[in-house]
Amino acid sequence: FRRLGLRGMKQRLLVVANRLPVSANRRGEDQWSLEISAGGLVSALLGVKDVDAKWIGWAGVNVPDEVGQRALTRALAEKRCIPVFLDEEIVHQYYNGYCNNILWPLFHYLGLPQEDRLATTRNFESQFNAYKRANQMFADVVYQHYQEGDVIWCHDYHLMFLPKCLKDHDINMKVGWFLHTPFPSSEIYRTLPSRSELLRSVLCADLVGFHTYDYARHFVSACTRILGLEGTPEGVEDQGRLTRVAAFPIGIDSERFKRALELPAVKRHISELTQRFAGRKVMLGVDRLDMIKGIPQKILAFEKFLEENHEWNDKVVLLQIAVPTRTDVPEYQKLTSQVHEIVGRINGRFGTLTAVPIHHLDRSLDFHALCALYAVTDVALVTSLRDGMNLVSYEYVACQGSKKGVLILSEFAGAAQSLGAGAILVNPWNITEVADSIKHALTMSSDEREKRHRHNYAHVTTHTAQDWAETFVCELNETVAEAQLRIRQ
Ligand code: ADQ
Repeated sequence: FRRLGLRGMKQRLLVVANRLPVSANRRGEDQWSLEISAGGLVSALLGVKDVDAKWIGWAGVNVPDEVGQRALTRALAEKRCIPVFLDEEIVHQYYNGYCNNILWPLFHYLGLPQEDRLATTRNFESQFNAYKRANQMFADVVYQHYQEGDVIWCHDYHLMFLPKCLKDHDINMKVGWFLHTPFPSSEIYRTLPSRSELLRSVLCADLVGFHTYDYARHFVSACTRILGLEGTPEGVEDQGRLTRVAAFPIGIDSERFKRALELPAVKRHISELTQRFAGRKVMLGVDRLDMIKGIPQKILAFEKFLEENHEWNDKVVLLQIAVPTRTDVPEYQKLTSQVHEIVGRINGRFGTLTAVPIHHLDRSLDFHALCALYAVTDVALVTSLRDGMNLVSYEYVACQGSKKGVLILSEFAGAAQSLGAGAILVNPWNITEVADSIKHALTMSSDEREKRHRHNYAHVTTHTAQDWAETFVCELNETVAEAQLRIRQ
């Protein structure tokens, strides 16, 4: 902002994301209780100086009546949030259907389950139409709150059609779009029936951002191969208009984690955990229970490690914390049962009367418990099959200031690009390689651990979420200013 001479002025920012960072519970006809969910994006934006940010998104609840909608709008306004009301049918078609059944697996290189393939093909058009309708509903709310000069930052694969809706309304809006997932190779992306329409819409944005250079490159290739446009080092050009495309790797609010470790409650937690697992090495997995996180593969690799290293039986424990998501979807229910089945088998096989090798929890942990776990464990296992970035790996490193634990990290997570030099990188599909890496991590010399940790810690504490948000917003302002200058010349 200093570069832009915006110091002292507040840049108004409208952050548009599918979900608002709150969970809303109805307590009466016109009563709502709200809880802010302190995710990465929220703390990223809270930390950005000189920005006056408001959120626009769906509150995650169906509110069919006007009284309820008015009351929720009022309650959310106090949290600087503005709701988009989506009815059940549109949520079903847009969110469950197009976003989560089509874009999510495609962007993570996962095929659809065989039995769903034809049904998805058949429903494709109606789901895509619902997707566009839903994006238009987000746009309508943006128009109501937009003031000239505002920066509009659209987030993620749910809102790929939004840049077009916004620019159709007012070509002068400053629009940025950022993707939190990978953007797949153009050979994968080109199978999407609505491929061109979505690319053209994203290109309406002034700035398009990804976590890594690879994703940005895949996006530019998709535009050149599918749309026949010209890719330049700056981005994509279409009839003289440039859409800037670049990598903006996200980070975390590392200070928040460091501060938490100083709290008495967290210290108490740490000492309880240390006593509980005394004499054993502790490995940690923290994931949303999603196909992309590679949880079954991780557990099978741990089994292989135990099989091949009997001397470690009873001396190592894996704590796998998995937050259930999309529990109403059969595919996710199947994943949960599969994980339970594997964990049960391994515990039956390697457990003793006093200890089991895997503790698996199907739940979310509160922030303090999570920090304590990050701090006490010797090894973190992040074995996503694909992951846009993966913030768990960053959070683990931030909490390991004193212990200097080892991070085993999938080469298919965006974080491999930034933490690769300090982590042990693995192909999560190769369970022999992961099992060998577990042994390497558990037996690593303290010198090597220290060296690896130092590299990652320096990265995590200097590439923060605040920097990420500030860089994106600055770059968007600059891109628009340069484009205006070009037009005037
Ligand atoms: P996610 O797929 O949700 O995010 P990730 O980046 O790891 O993945 O973030 C998960 C967040 O949830 C972390 O902050 C973590 O602490 C928290 N979390 C996970 N399991 C938890 C548990 N059991 N209890 C409590 N908290 C838990 C998407 C993309 C990622 C990308 C982010 C940000 O899929 O690739 O890094 O957005 O862009």
